[in-house]
Amino acid sequence: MAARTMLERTERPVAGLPDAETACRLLREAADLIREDPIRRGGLLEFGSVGQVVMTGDLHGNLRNFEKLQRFCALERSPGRNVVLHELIHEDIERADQFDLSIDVLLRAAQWKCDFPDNVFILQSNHELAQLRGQEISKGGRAVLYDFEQGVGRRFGREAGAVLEATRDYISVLPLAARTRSGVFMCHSLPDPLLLKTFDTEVFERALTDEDISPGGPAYALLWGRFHSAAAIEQFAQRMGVECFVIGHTPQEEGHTIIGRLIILASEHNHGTFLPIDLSRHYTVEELAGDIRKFISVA
Ligand SMILES: [Mn+2]
Repeated sequence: MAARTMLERTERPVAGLPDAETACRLLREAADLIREDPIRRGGLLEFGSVGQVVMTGDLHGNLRNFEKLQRFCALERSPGRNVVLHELIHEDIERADQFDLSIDVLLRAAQWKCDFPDNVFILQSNHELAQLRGQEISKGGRAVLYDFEQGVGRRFGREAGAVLEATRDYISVLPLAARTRSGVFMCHSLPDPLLLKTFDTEVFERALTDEDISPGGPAYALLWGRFHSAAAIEQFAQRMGVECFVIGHTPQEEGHTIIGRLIILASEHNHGTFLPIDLSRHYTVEELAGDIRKFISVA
């Protein structure tokens, strides 16, 4: 722990990384764009029926896959392509002398949003929400909020507090979900099967309250849900008029899994995947799953 505190004060700036003032400005600009997204209705993004949307799974600070995604999307020459990101922070660290530097990916995504506001979309997730609410998560014996804050300290030294505050403001405006006109619904997770039946779907349409994002609230249940069952998903799909759900959240060693009308993607490791969806096309789950791509296929 002592070594970590010493490293925390390492000289800035690191080449290629924004300074604290730039980081705060980026986060504020991205937050303004996200709040006022023209395709946003409440907490829901609605894609039209032209072009493509690339859905991803959790990124958890994986800069390499993030950069591959940027290369695949090539937004500078693909104006009809959209991309949906979620759960960018809290990377796994293996040794005590490593830092969670997932703030880098969060800032790169904010920059991407500012550069391509009509193409880049970022959804709310439980790790981001936990960072916003200061709700510690312990994972493999680590306190991940603490480690994230240490990583921000490593990057921004004495100005880390300002960057963390701007990060929280940015997280607070993220939308909950996105859907296509052809019936593909994208979000970070779905509520546990037992909660799905009575799940208050109006949560997608309103400005979120503290109750919505706290334990027991519908947004909280949506973002933290696990143990999905094909039967519960089927019922929920009918209620929502949805053909297929695409989410992340539950770790997938092989990169993805399919549970009835639900596809779960993972984007945070070497077997990670993403899914380009043609907005003009109607898909069955099988057809959609057939288009899943692996990050290793991207140069
Ligand atoms: Mn998650």
